[in-house]
Amino acid sequence: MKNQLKELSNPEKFQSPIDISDVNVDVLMLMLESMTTIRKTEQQLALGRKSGLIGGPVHLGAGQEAIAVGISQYLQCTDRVFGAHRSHSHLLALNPDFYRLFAEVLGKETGFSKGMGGSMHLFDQLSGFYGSVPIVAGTVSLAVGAAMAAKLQKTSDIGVVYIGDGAVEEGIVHESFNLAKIQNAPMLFVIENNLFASHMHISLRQPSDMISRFAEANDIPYELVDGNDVVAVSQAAKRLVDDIRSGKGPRLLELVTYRFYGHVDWRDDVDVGVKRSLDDIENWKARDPIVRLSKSMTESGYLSKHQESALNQRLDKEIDKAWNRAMSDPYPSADATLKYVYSEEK
Ligand SMILES: Cc1ncc(C[n+]2csc(CCOP(=O)(O)OP(=O)(O)O)c2C)c(N)n1
Ligand SMILES: [Mg+2]
Repeated sequence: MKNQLKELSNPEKFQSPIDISDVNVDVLMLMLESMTTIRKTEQQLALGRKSGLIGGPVHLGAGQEAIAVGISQYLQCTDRVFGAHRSHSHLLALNPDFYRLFAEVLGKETGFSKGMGGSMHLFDQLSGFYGSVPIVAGTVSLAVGAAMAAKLQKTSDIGVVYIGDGAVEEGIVHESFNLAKIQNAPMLFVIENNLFASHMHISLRQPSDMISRFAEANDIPYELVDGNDVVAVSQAAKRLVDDIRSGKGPRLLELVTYRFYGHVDWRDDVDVGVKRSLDDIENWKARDPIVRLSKSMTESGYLSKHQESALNQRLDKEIDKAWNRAMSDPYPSADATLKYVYSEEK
């Protein structure tokens, strides 16, 4: 059985500069800004959680930003995108409104889900984000259903679901692969293979670390890509999304990556992580998708040190302002639960 980790553990391969030769500089700048915005937003969430200002858990995806940012280049706001428990990047890559994300995790009525959901129940239909839920693999079949609806409605829209390497251990994922294939559904399955499910390494859970083998089993064409190279991710996404929109049926994109924080909240999880060591974290931080892109852009003369620090300073200011605004926003009124969660009186 194929084992991709052996190949990927070669540091030269992963730390190598990103090949940006085929990409327009404006697109590179947009991807850099989007990834940096997501990173800084999550760093603020980590601080908010650590200081106790955020009451509920946050699953941070810092280190994995290249995936949602690369893929979202080729999505349209009428597509139907679904996430799970670690979905800040999936939403922010479609709609970078970090103020409403802050408001949501703080439980404020100005949040994406009116303060009713927190970090794991995000929803923003206008940008095509149809929701995240904490139930691992809980949205996979919904995404296939949404893709089938898009096909019945004769649109060019597609269904997209982001799932982890752990989620594929749920049976519904395999039923969903099969149904999408047999129905020729316009569906993109995105596998964020960060090698861990909670605290357990993939080698302790599965006979292979290659999730794409399940695409092969269902006769679904797939690509397996370095998830820390935003250009490689976006180019693969373009090929697959073009195929899906032209009626060729479902596709799967597996991205190998790593999260910088532990499973939940701001800690490293070295103490509870099975096979998560400080060395591994440091090695993966050397493959930081943002640093790799900015380095390639700097070396090609597309990004000056001045531009880079101006971007960072602007985003720091905007994030600070948005956090303070969300902090001072009101909580939902007492009748909001009846209005938005249980029923609406007619
Ligand atoms: C049905 C279900 N089982 C177990 C859990 C507890 N749980 C939350 S996240 C997680 C691991 C998910 O791993 P993966 O899909 O690889 O996503 P990652 O956290 O690595 O992004 C588990 C087991 C859950 N939320 N739902
Ligand atoms: Mg995982």
